[in-house]
Amino acid sequence: MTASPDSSPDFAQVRAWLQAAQHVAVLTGAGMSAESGIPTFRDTQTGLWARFNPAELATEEGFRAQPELVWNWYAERRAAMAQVKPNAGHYAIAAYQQRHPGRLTVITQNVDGLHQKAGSTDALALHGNIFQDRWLDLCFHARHSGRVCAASHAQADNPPRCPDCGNMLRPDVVWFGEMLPPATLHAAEQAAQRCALMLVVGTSGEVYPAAGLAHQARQAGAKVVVVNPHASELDGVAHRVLRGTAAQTLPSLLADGV
Ligand code: BJW
Repeated sequence: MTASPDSSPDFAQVRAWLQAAQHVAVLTGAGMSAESGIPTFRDTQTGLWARFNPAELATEEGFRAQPELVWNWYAERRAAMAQVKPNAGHYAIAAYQQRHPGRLTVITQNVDGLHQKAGSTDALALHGNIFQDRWLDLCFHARHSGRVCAASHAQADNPPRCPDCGNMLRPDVVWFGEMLPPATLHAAEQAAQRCALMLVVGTSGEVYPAAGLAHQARQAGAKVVVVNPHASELDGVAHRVLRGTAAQTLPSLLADGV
């Protein structure tokens, strides 16, 4: 008979670390939302990048070259994400935060808002929010008179454009080669450096600077624990690896008692 992950010595050790930790950080990636029905990026069969080219769809150059294609791709993902619900993993994190106010910081690479929907407070969204838009360029008026066009004035199109200066709206997400929102990244680095335990859930650990937060946490003395059904780039940084999915592992890991 195979032992369930909950009865493994590693699981018990991580529960003990959780109990002792004054501050916990949880760094999440696309795998966190996989059981809500949102595809990951790099999983070989089902990931978005198995079918789409990231250089085309997740860069500013790609958007400038094919704005309609990229806008429509995001519009489809946005519509799909609006339909889905948080899973048991998101709810387990939010419930822990409610039991222990101020003790756990969520740092997410996800743009789907599911941590927030589950009730997590102050989630640090490193890669933005797919449900918001912003101007692609500094608008013409701002360059000449300091007056910025209101994004709400954009005329419906694919992508919507400003009738005054022709500027295009783009999704308010972080593409490759772009800076992460500085205040959000700073807050995430602070959480990584002050936590006693970092749970790294559902990320391949391939994208920086997000993946670097696990290294920072370890260097600052935290225990690092990966929760992922498959191997990831951050397994080597972790003190323990729990091989399981987010929705299966987190409810028992974060259950009452820690
Ligand atoms: C499950 C599961 C289940 C499945 N339960 N788990 C240092 C070294 C090398 C390169 C760089 C570096 N520093 C910067 C770079 C460049 C670049 C980068 O990292 N490139 C690498 C890919 C090589 N980084 C950047 O460009 C970043 N900006 C930056 O660094 O600015 C400074 C700068 C500017 C100019 C020049 C130089 C520096 C920006 C990165 C932005 C990433 N954007 C995206 C798209 C967001 C918008 C959108 O949604 O479309 O963010 S790309 C995509 O990858 C998305 C994700 O947030 C991100 C991470 O992916 P994630 O979440 O890990 O997903 P997957 O699919 O990779 O993994 C899923 C995992 O889940 C797997 O492990 C599964 O096993 C697991 N899983 N089911 C639990 N049920």
